[in-house]
Amino acid sequence: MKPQIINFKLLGDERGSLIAIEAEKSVPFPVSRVYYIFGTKAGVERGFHAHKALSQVAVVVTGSCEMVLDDGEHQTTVLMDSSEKGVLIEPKVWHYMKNFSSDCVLLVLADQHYDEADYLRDYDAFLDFKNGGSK
Ligand code: T46
Repeated sequence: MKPQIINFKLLGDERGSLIAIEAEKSVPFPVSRVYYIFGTKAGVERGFHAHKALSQVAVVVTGSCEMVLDDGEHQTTVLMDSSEKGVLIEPKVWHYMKNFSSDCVLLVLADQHYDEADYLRDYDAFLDFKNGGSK
């Protein structure tokens, strides 16, 4: 599968850099929730789920990690090492993150509030849901 990358505009001057992310402009949805993952221990991989309906955009504010996206047929790995590059995580895409640098801050914008019922945390249940099942 081809990852959907969003390039954020870098606004900078002699003082340094600034990136603004605007709902429904720089990300293709209204933003209901923002969270960030940081202080990830060496060797930790996290995620390993898909969402039924949630859309998200992830961007590293600092540091780097890799995002693995899997649509049930093909996998792709995106190196996230730029705060100018967002990765769209669409519903029904299995994803996990690995190879976090110790300074990585992974910011995620989501179009819905947290709802554990939206998670598919079992890979077979993900495939079943994707193929029209109801598990
Ligand atoms: C995702 C990837 C990229 C909340 O209570 N509220 C929240 O908004 C979130 C995101 C999590 N939580 C709770 C649920 C768990 O008890 O925080 C705990 C850790 O969440 P989780 O194990 O789901 O973390 P990751 O890194 O596996 O996944 C997270 C997001 O949950 C998920 O939606 O797509 O980052």
